[in-house]
Amino acid sequence: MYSPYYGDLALVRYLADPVSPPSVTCPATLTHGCDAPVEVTDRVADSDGDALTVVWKVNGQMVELLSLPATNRPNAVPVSLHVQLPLGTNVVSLSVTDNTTNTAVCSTEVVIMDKTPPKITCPSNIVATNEPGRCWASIAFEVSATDDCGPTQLSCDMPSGSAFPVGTTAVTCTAIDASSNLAVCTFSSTVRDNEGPLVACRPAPNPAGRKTPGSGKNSSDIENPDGYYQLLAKDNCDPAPGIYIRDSASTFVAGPFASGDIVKLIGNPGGAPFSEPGVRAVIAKIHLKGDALVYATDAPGNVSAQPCVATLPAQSNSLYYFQSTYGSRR
Ligand SMILES: [Ca+2]
Ligand SMILES: [Ca+2]
Repeated sequence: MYSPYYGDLALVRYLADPVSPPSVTCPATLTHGCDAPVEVTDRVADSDGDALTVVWKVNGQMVELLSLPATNRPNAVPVSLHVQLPLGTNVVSLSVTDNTTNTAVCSTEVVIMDKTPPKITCPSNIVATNEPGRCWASIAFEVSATDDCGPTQLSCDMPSGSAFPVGTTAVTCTAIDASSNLAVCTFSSTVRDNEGPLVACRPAPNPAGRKTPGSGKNSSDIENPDGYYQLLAKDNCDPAPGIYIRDSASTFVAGPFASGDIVKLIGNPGGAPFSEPGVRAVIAKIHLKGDALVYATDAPGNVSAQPCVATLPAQSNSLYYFQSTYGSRR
C-alpha cells in the first residue's frame, strides 16, 4: 500500500500513473502420490500489465525464479511448477512482484501420500535334490522389491538358505512400504529324495533257540548253514523302505520285507525258486536257484546301490555278507 506522504520515486510514479498490484490465486491443498512429480498451477494477474517476477518456494526454499515480461495482461495466466516432493505435507508458495515492488503471495499445502504398493519379484519355482544323508536341502534364493516412495521391508516365511524338507514347500514373500502398502509374491521349492536306502543282511540265530552255528562246528563247515538271515534297511527319508530278495540265477524276486524281518534262505539250484510263509519269527522261507541278492527301495523308487549278497550253503560251501553303501536312483 502506498502512502501519498512518502517522498520516494514510487510515490512520484504512483501519483503520476497509479499502478495496480499483482494478484495470485492457488489451490489450498493438493494430494499426490510419489510415482511422479507434482504439478502445482497458480494463476497470476497484473491488471496494468507490469513485468512480473515470479518466485516458487518449497518448504521455504526457493526452487524456481521466472520473469514475465510487461504486457497487456487483463486476465490471469497460469504458472506451473513441476516438483518431486517427499512423503508428508509440503508447502509450495508462489510470490509475484511487479516492477513497483508490489508483492502478492499464495501458498498450497501439498500432501504426498503413498497409495501404491511396492513391486516385488520372486524367483521361479525351484527344484533341488536332498543333501547327502539328509531329507532336506538348504536352498538360497533372491527376492527383490522396489517402491516409488522409498525403502521397503522385505521378508519371506522361509528365509533364503533355510532347510527345505523333501517335497514341495510354498514360499510367500511380502514387501511393506513406509505407508503399510503390501505386495506379496509366492513360489515353490521342491526337494526330491534322490538317495537310495542302505541295506544289510546278517546271519540270524535259528528262531527255535539254537545259536547260529559257526564255521567248523557243522557238517557244511560254513557260517550259518541253517540260512537264517535278518534283513535291515534304512533310508534318509522313507521310514520304512521295502526290502527284496532277488535270485541271482533267475528273475525271481521275493518281498517286500520290512527292516528287522528274519527269513530262511534255502539253496535249491535244481528247482524253481519260490517263497513260502515261515513259522513264528521267520517271515518267509525262500528257495533260490542262485545267490540271494538283498536290496531295498524307498518310496520314490530309489534303489540301494549294492545288494547284500548271501551265497547259499546248498550251492557252495561259502557264505558272504556284504554291507551296502549309499547309492543313487536307478
Ligand atoms: Ca508405495
Ligand atoms: Ca531315499
